[in-house]
Amino acid sequence: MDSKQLAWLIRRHGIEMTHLSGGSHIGAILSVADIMAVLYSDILKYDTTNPKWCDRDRFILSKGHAGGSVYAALAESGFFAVDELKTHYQNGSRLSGHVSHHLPGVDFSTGSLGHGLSAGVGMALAAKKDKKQHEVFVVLGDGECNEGSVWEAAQTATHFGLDNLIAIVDNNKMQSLDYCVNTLDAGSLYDKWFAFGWNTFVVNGHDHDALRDKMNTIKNGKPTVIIAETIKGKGVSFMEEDILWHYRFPHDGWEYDCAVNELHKIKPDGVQDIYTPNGIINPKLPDANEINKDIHHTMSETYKPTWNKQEA
Ligand SMILES: Cc1ncc(C[n+]2csc(CCOP(=O)(O)OP(=O)(O)O)c2C)c(N)n1
Ligand SMILES: [Mg+2]
Repeated sequence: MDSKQLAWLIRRHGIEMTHLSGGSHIGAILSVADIMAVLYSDILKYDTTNPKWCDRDRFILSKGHAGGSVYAALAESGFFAVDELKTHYQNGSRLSGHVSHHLPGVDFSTGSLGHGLSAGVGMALAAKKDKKQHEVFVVLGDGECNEGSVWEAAQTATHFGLDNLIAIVDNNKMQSLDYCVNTLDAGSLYDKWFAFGWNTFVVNGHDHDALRDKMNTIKNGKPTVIIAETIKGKGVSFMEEDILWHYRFPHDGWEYDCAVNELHKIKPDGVQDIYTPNGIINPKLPDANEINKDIHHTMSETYKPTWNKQEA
């Protein structure tokens, strides 16, 4: 399966999982889908028959609330049955809302933001000491970068010259209730990571070639960070850049039907939609003013910030 196909499947499973469970974070799942797809299709070394293989690359989804994205990637890569995705967020399920290491293929439990990079630094340092060749990949949210522990980990990685550590920041400019700039303005993430001594790149986080290229970059004794410019909710027009979809799930009716049909229109060849093979034939549609009445941006457009697009 190629990365485009996997990205689509992550999005489709994400819609189904959150719809069935009434679980949150579909916006975060859609945002990171392309990053996850490139990692699992083309970058990470793993063995699905031996998830604890000692030479595997380590992967930590530090923005663990987007667990649905890693569950879909793991299932489609063969770590467990795709059918299990339907248990997401349910009592007793291994697919908890936030990522648990009890699941095959998961190296570290996350959900409390700000801890994944520290764990990744430890794994990368251990690999160096053991003279191992595997690499450690950590995906963080941009809001997560407000956590002080991220920067403690960042300077530690530089101190130890951890060029086997690659961080990817899902830079969608939003966090749970607002734009990052309104919540706690971190300024330029590029300048910050660069100042902490990392190889620092900015790429379009939905461009698979660009992501792949930077993930394969030759290291020079320093850790690498890829600041991936993304759109929260990417792939479903009414979810894109609407903070409502951080917590809201696609409800029965037009929300689910329209999300499914939008994805159906962009389904790559060679991929099967196991839930709605032909899309939804008679979809419910929102009333003319429904999107603006009930389903409205949580924050006023007045506060929508402008950020420096040049930086991307
Ligand atoms: C330590 C901690 N504080 C608060 C939360 C609640 N929380 C869950 S998701 C989220 C926003 C995260 O934003 P970001 O890292 O930008 O991720 P995105 O959803 O935008 O990809 C917050 C604050 C948490 N999970 N952990
Ligand atoms: Mg964010």
